[in-house]
Amino acid sequence: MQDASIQVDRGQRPGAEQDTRLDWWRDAKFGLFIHWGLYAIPAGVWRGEHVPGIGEWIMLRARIPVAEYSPLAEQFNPVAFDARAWVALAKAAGQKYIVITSKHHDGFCLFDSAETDYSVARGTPFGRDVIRELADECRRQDMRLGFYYSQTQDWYQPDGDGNDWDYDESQKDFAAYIDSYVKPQVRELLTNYGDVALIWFDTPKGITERQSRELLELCNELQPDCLVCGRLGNTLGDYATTNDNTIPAGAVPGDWEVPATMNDTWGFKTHDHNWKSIADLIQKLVDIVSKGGVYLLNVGPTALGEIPPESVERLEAMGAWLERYGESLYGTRAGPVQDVAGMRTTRQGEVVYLHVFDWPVDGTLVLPDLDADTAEVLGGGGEAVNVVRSADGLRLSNLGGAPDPHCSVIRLRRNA
Ligand code: FHN
Repeated sequence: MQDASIQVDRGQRPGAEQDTRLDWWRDAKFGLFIHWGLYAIPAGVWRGEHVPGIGEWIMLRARIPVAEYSPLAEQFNPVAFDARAWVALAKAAGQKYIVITSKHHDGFCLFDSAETDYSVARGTPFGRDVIRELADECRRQDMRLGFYYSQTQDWYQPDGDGNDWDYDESQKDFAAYIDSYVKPQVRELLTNYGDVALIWFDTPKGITERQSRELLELCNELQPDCLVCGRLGNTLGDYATTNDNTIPAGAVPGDWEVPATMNDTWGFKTHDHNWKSIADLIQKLVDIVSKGGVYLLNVGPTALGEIPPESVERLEAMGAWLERYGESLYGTRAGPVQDVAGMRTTRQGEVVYLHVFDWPVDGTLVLPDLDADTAEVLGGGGEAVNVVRSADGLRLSNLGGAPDPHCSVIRLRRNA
């Protein structure tokens, strides 16, 4: 059953489920999203006033004219930016790919583009190509790198979508913006930075089927293995995304990803301290993977280029959990039963992994609709688990204490 939270316009093209180019991504399960740009400077505050909503939307929310917003570039000097440390953090978190905003809706570019001087490389005192440094570092550390690219909205370009406070919408030539600006920039991204894992287009809005298809063809021509996210529009992507921060209620067939925040913003905001707990984030990762999805979890670095310590702490804790229990998620597929007695399952061949958020105090679990001959508590005390088939389902006892405070894992096997 198709879940309502997988939107059609953010969907997967027919037949993509059989496409083996996606295999690495299907097995990866966990990626790092990075939203970084000029919006990290105001960090949610404009003219002394807190601007509600997500930080990277401050230009639109406060209807800041281009003439006032774009000079932020002259202040952008992220001297603490360290590509090596960012990639190392993703590795420590157990994440298998990184997606960074090469251009967000505000139009500012994190890469050196011949199409505009409105970039970190040409328009800031920093003067470095952030995307190049990250691409080089990802290659060094064997990490896949993808680029977020806002193809429809661009609040800086006069013909881009979205800015109706500087520009008259009725005078815009959106087709010219796509043909003469977006396509050359996508060409640069897929030509100048080596192998690109995926392009994460976003907010398709009114992009036509033809425009989406031409962008897809351009990507396929330049880098046939580069995946294209379903937010390209018109159901032409290689995989679907859910709405932001939305986990489907049950298993969903096909290939899909949940883009999600750790607090309530993507771009850094000084006012946002609503951090999800480590337990919540680990359980969300397990929940998504058990339903067949992939988790793309965001960080919003500061204007200096620092990933907030709250994000670092959470990513490291998730990585420590994955270090112990990664076999129960990486390379698995959706579990055979959904939400069995408040638990989650994944499957790897004949092996079923049972994820237990609330470990039973009496060391006994009864699992309706599951079958197994043997059960092992991963990272447990090593005592043999009793496995009995009962009328109520599979009964596991002698489980011992919880090996993990956030989510413990039991490996179930059938005899051949
Ligand atoms: O408008 C953007 C938003 O700023 C952010 O980039 C998210 C990430 O999924 N995508 C859009 C809203 O869905």
